[in-house]
Amino acid sequence: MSSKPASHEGDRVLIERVTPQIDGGRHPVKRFVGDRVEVGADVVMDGHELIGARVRYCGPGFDRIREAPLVYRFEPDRFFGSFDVDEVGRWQFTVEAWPDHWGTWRADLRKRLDAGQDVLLEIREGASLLRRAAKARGSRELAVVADDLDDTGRRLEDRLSIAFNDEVRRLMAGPLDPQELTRQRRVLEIVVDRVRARFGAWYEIFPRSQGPQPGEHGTFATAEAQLPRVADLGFDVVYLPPIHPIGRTHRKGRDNTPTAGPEDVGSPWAIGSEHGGHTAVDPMLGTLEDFDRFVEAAHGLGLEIALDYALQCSPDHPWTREHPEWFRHRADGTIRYAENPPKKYEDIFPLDFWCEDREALWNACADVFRFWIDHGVKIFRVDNPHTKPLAFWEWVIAEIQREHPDVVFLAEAFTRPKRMKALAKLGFTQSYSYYTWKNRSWELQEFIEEFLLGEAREYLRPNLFANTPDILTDYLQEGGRSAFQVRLLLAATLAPTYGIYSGFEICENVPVRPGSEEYLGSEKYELRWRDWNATPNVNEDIRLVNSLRRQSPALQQLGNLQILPCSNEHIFCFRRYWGSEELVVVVNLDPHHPQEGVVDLPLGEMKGLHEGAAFDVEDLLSGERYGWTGSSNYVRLDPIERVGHLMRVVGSE
Ligand code: Z3D
Repeated sequence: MSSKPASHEGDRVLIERVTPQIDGGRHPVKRFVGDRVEVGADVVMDGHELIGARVRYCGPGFDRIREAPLVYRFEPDRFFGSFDVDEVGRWQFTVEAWPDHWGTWRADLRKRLDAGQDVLLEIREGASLLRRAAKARGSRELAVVADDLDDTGRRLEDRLSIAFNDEVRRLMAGPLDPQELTRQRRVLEIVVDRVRARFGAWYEIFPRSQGPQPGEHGTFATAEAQLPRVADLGFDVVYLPPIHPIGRTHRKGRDNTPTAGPEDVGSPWAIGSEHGGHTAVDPMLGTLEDFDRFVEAAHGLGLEIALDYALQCSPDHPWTREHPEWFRHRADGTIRYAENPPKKYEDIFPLDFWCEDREALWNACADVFRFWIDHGVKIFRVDNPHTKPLAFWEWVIAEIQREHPDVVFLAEAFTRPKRMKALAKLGFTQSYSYYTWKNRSWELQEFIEEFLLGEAREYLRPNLFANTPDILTDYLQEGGRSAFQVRLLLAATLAPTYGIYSGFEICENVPVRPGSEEYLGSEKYELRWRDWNATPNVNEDIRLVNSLRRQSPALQQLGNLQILPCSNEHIFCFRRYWGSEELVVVVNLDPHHPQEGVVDLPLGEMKGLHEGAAFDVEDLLSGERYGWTGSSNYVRLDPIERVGHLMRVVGSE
């Protein structure tokens, strides 16, 4: 086999390894509004001429194409530059490069002058570069400059001042003629999200459990009464499990029993009854107008509502009658219930996303989003997305964000890492994570390195829920109130977005049976009335940590984190920094015993400090101040008193 060049007009310059990008540009990278996007590219050319390079980019409107220079820095043949993304939506960028004849000519001229050489011929060559550019660009201005430079009647001094004139340099920027421009073929994309997609404290609550007294089914109106409490605890987002009519057929009973009694309320994820499906509300909760009022009340308190989006149907869902073709029927005409092995969901049917009529099905699913967006919901927690096609998510999220770029999608995909990451790459704004199960130092370290600091940070933003209605971890079951404090403090300070499921604040920790992560008397199958001031509780801890998060820029950013060594493996220590603010978080992971150790700080890297410095740290949780000297400092944490320190280096802010 022979290979020959495609033409004799190949690119003069080669552009490679453009960053940021993931998987060769197959997926967009993600940023937040207000971020500066740092662009890098290898740009390689023959010879010894200088190279010019720039990034061409445009915001979501695609109306205004802008450019920013890339300059040679830090490493051989690599160029860097940046631009700001100041609007939510999909941005595009590409890199361009060209031989910089004018820049090369000027540098060369300077060298010859310095060496005392005669430069008259060089000046004539400079004039011809100017003419070439003038012609290619149709610029009269450059033609005039060319004549002036070439004017032998002028003094050499004047001609040199034209050669080195900055305005002329600016006019000569870019390729002299278009043929000399190389453009990176793949246009890269950036999804830019709003700030709430990065920073927020989430609170999950079942409205039906918010009745006025034990045993009484709650409504949107009675749940509204909880909102001031939630706002006062400092939460930003209130996430509601499905609020739709609940099926009767195969309804589950208390504690996930396969049959329900007449009084059993069923799982809210068993969506659909004779009262409607995904665009209806459970009549037990009230009407759609009641829901609207609830949303408005939340907004009035500065809370955003997140809704569950669970694509599945109870056998009683209207779609099972109206669109039987959307479900896969077995040889005997029945439909097999849904599963997420090893979990069995006997009360729901999965949708057949690859059915013949999939266009109508996918559109109907997209319309569910549109419906709730019209009712003021801009955040969706998506149930088990890994059991539905990746292609569907890529399509539907792009579709909805094209119409509403500020909509946030949280993936509840407790699945294998690559699938979790794939969903994030394909569009999910945030992801539930393995945080729930990372309790030891080395586990936390691995998790942080992979999901908060690794390559994943280009596209995956973990939402650190400390518990969920499906996940009551051993650690919480066994560690008492201190365990709740530890998990809260870690979640709230490791990542800008974290959450708790209600009941956490009053340290609910009884599993349905030993070895299970399910709650006893799980709210998934029954109403659960709570005394929010029951003891023990961590209400004060939540309020404090949420208010500190709002005051500390370092806690609102993603990734500005460094794990710090500690002599005791039960103590986990890390640094959060942003601008001039320096925070050091120290947590005793052992909820049962006091632990002590020496933590090591990288003083040389910390703002306002230096090796060997003496400085004060203030524990923002207790208000206490400690005088620390040098990089190694002693800490002791007794869980009876406190589980951790959230230190701010005094003077940093
Ligand atoms: C989870 C959901 C609940 C119950 C099941 C019940 C099912 C359907 C699950 C399915 C997805 C997701 C939710 N992980 O709570 O399961 O636990 O027993 O069969 O009603 O709903 O939607 O968090």
